[in-house]
Amino acid sequence: MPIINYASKEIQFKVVYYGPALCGKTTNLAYIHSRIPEAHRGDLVSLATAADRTLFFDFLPLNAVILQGFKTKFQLYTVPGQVMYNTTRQLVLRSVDGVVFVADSQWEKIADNVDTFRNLEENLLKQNLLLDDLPYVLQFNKRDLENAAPAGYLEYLLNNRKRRVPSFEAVANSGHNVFAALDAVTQLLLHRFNKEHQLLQPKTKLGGHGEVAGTT
Ligand SMILES: Nc1nc2c(ncn2[C@@H]2O[C@H](COP(=O)(O)OP(=O)(O)OP(=O)(O)O)[C@@H](O)[C@H]2O)c(=O)[nH]1
Ligand SMILES: [Mg+2]
Repeated sequence: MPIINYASKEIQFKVVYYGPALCGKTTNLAYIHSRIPEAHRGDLVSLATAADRTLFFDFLPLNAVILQGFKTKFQLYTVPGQVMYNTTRQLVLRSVDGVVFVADSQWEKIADNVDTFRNLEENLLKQNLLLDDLPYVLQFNKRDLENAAPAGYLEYLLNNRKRRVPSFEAVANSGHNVFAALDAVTQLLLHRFNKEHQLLQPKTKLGGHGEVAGTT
């Protein structure tokens, strides 16, 4: 559930980037941080090991537009993808409002993607949340690599539920489709919030059109 503060007129949504180790979650946040003007974001906080593997999480707060007098804020988190950090993933997932599931397109990572998707589902269940009730999108990352599996195969493996969700072929280190995925999940969140609260128009875009968020 988003946090609504009627006194300060703020609504806060928590979005978690989830996916297997080294799929590019931190790279997504770093790109978003580099492209959003300072006035609209806070600092990127990364708790990582010396080898830049996420140890606890990354955190990036964003301020989006003001809608009907309410300032909407999106708090972006990443989980550590390494299998051994599952307790941390559960902590980071607490009170999540939306997810960007980042898959690694490389053939040798196919099993990791499927396992991590299942792990997401299990961890959500631990807080009585059903993946099927949660706004989420898929990002098929590392499309630039030669050993990327066809996007259609990733769709078949990860987007085969009753509800098909938006999916994006991305290259996080160049920024390709990073904002498209972020915009899509924020649209889903605002749309749902609007339906439940009849308060907001789901018309905000964080990254403008695709790649650029106001600065170049
Ligand atoms: N070629 C290519 N490399 C990428 C892409 N996205 C990320 N990388 C690289 O993949 C490596 C891992 O990226 P991270 O963002 O640290 O991965 P992560 O998902 O945060 O990993 P954990 O924190 O261990 O879960 C880095 O060297 C990135 O530069 C991409 O789209 N294409
Ligand atoms: Mg990371």
